[in-house]
Amino acid sequence: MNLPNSLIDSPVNNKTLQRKTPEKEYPAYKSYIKNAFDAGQAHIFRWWNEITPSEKKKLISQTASIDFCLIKDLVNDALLKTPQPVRGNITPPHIIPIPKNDFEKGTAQRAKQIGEGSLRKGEVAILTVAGGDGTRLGINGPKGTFPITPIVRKSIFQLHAEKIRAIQQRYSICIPWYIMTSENNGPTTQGFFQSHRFFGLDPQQVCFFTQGMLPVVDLQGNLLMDSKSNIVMSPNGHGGTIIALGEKGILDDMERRGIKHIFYHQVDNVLIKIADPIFVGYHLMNHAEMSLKIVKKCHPEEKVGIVVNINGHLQVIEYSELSREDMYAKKEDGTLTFNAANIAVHMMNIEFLKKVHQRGETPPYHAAIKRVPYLNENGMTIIPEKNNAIKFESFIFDILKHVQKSVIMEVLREDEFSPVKNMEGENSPATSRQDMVNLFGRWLREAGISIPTDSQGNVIGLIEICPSFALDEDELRNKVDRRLQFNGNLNL
Ligand code: UD2
Repeated sequence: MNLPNSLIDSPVNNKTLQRKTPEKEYPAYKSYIKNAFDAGQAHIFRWWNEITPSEKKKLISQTASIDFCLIKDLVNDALLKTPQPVRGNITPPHIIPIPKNDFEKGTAQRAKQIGEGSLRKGEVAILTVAGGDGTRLGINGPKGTFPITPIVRKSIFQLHAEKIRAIQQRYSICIPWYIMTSENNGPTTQGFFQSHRFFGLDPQQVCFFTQGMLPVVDLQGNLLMDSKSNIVMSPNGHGGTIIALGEKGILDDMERRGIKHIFYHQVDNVLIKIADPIFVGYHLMNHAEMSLKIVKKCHPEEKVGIVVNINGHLQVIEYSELSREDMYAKKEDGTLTFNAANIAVHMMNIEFLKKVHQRGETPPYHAAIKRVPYLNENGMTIIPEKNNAIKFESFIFDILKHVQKSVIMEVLREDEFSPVKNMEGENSPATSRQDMVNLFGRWLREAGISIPTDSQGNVIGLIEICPSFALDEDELRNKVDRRLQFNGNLNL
């Protein structure tokens, strides 16, 4: 084993040096330390002689948590293989359309009854993935804590919690809510729920679990440090849900509670129709293992994954992996050939997930080039101006390749999809708030109340409707006073 230069060059005499090497101080961890050295990552111990005993302990336990062989393989793939656009016989998949005629409306109604039946029996759990770092939004803290609603500024988590309470009331049930966080944001997320008394939910029904983490490397494949004792780690992608559900015993916990299906969604979509009974019903009617909701892509370069069939098998191609030719391909009527945008709303069957876990069919990792602050070899923090790092993430939709039966259901973007991704511009808090106001405006208009809009179709003024008042258009129609005059600010 070669010692890192900083240890050899250290002013301490050789005897002290002998005592102070990581493997001498932590003999029980010798094999993990050797793995780091063998993988060419000895520099993580560069400041060993300068850090405190508790920092040493943390660095050693971080080292022990890293699969250096995996990282080496991922780095080699990322650095040596040129990413290729996905190839094969790519065709659009079969999609359940937004119901237009009586037949389609009747089928949707049947699906709804079946979905409601399953919800009433307590067979469905909610799973929210909230482990992302949310770097694009640039807030200090988990994305779910962001104050989002148009008037009251409830947090995204509160909004989801209130929808769950409303569903519970509607179906007289208690729905287990599983929230996946990461080591980076888990404690803050749990603290947020505790300080808000779980937004009126029973703390027993809210189950937090953490996903795995992977080290972040520079463009040469060296692990990055952000302090003299800390390796930069990043959540392993929402595909990490599959590993965590199995390894942390969550699937068993779900089974114990009588859960058969999971309604999965991303924390950042503020229009999410949690546990939509029509979607649940279609999933059940078709004995599907994993189902997806999609919306029509709004422009060829929109940053959403596209649901396609490749050589007859369902797959989501991430926006960064779609060839320009397929991105711009058009049908005869001028619409995009591949326009089924994945909004990351899924139904998943517990039995299917157990099989995936037992067979060790975990989703593969994808490399993403990002800008990540780090400590240079002189111990100075560098905030890079350009992309300098590689993060490795797995995607939940990659398990589609193990799926035999699936349902893809189209929904209206304006009704169900408005994610908060960026601080400004597209998919920002401002657009999400406007989308909420516009949705509530449409519900009110359907109930016969006049709501003014501007030339873009945006409601002029602010509206907020609490899920406990109305979870959907039908409930609002039954509850709202039709004599209501909108004066530009309405909080129901
Ligand atoms: C995701 C999808 C994209 C589209 C879009 C819709 C991927 C790779 N792409 O794009 O196809 O569907 O969403 O909004 O998913 N998360 C974790 N742990 C992680 C990483 C992410 O829990 O390690 C959560 C994160 O908290 C968020 C969600 O996954 O709720 C999406 O993450 P993202 O914002 O990085 O995904 P994005 O916008 O690139």
